[in-house]
Amino acid sequence: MKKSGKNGTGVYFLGLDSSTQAIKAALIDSNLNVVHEQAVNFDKELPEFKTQGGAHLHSDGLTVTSPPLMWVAALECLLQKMQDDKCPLDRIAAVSGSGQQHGSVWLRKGARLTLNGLVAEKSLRDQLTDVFSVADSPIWMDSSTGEQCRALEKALGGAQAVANLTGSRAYERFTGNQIAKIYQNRPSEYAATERICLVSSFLASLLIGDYAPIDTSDGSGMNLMDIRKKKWASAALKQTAPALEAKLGEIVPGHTVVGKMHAFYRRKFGFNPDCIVIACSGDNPCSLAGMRLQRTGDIAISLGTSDTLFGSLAKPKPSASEGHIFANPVEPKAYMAMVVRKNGSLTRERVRDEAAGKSWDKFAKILLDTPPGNNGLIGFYVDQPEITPPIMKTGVYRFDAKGKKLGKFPVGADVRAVVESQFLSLRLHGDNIGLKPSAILATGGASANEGILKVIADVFGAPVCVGEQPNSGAIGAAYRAMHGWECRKAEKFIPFADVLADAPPFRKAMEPDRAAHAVYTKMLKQYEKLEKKVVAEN
Ligand code: 5FX
Repeated sequence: MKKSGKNGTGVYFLGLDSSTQAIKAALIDSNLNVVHEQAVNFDKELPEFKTQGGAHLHSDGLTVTSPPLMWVAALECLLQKMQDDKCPLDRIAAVSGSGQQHGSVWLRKGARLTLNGLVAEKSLRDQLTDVFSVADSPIWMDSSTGEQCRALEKALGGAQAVANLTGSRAYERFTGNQIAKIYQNRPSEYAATERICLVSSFLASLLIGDYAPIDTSDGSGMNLMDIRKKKWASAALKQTAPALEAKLGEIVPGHTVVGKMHAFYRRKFGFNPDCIVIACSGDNPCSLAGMRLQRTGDIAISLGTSDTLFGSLAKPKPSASEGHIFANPVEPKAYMAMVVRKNGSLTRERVRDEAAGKSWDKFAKILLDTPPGNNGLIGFYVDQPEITPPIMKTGVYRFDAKGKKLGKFPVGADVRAVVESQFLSLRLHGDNIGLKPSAILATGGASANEGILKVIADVFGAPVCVGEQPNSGAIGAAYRAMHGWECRKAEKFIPFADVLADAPPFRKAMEPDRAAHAVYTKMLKQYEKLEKKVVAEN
């Protein structure tokens, strides 16, 4: 373990990632080496919260929530594990965090004082049990706010007008629409609320023991921020709920120092009293940072509970039909564009269980042994209501090469069909918002699967690289902690690329096969036609 480098000597930077299924940590040294990783899985390690994949899926099929107290308990459990592992917590100079996007945490009046007064003699969980005005937080998997979305678009002059103002048309999971729903359906809980955090700013609030601001990048996922001015958009706030700005607090660029670690962490876990906290951001913005995407054409695919495709952009070009424009998390003047599919790893896993005997190796082998294009078979696997394309009715929609509906596919074809349709969809919708890859970086659990990487390379016709650690959200947060710390030290903004100049290169893992790419380019037309058909049926 090297202990000195140009970014400080003998100090460490911690990235935390409060994601859908787990909280993870990545500790980097001043030479950008990842020296420690740790995780707490919500379902397995905190079973008392009774989550499935970290969430509560409600019986209407649309509402999805998670208990915020579980995130509190998980943070404490994670830090305990790191202390038990003898991590040099006392030498961490800065911490930042990543959070699943769009989820909101509702804190009742008086919560700020409780945060300020945390004591090391009691657990975080015991001290924060009563601070929530809404016990179950809506999360990004929720799609129950169709009515509120339509109302926002109507009030602001249509889907394109909302996209032009906030970077995205009104989306069900975006926090503003979730806030509107809670205000309308549970007015007393809304009134009892002092602060509405995002999952990311809640994590920062826990760390500093005070209300931390929302960063502009994660704030772009709310349908509430003016994407160009990077301030709250008053027309959107007004349509959403009364007196909202005071409950949301400030919005700041991603490299902002939001405070020092609260004394609780020094007393309980031995953190350094001078350790600073940099604004936490969304998991996708943090992955963009972790994957160091700076040039147009450098595109990342993050394979997690959701699959996302994203890259940096100099100019925003918001679309009323797909994708999102966010403020860039590390370059205050730039943007990022992104497409999200909800049916990612959990859906692949379900097909793996049914068609590949619960084995990822077998799943990869089926992919490598079957022909690109699946003999014309195309399937849409909608285990959860889908975001891109918008399909609310769950189920599997299978088609033969002529576009005729089928009840089932021959053995093995579902494996290829689920992966091909996921990436054909990302190619189609990414292309529509200007994300044209010349090289792809893959991250997330499934980026270790060779069969999946081959389909990605062939569908996009671009080489695929991978990092040594698939954990880009936590690593991105650690890089952002270092970046914020460097900016603070220099007392001015330092380009993120300068801070990361010595980062280890990514490994090229797969080259595209030109013939297979040509098959997919032809197949995309049929895919698009069938996708329109499935969307129209919903
Ligand atoms: C992004 O817009 C999403 O909804 C998801 O990728 C979540 O951030 C997953 F945590």
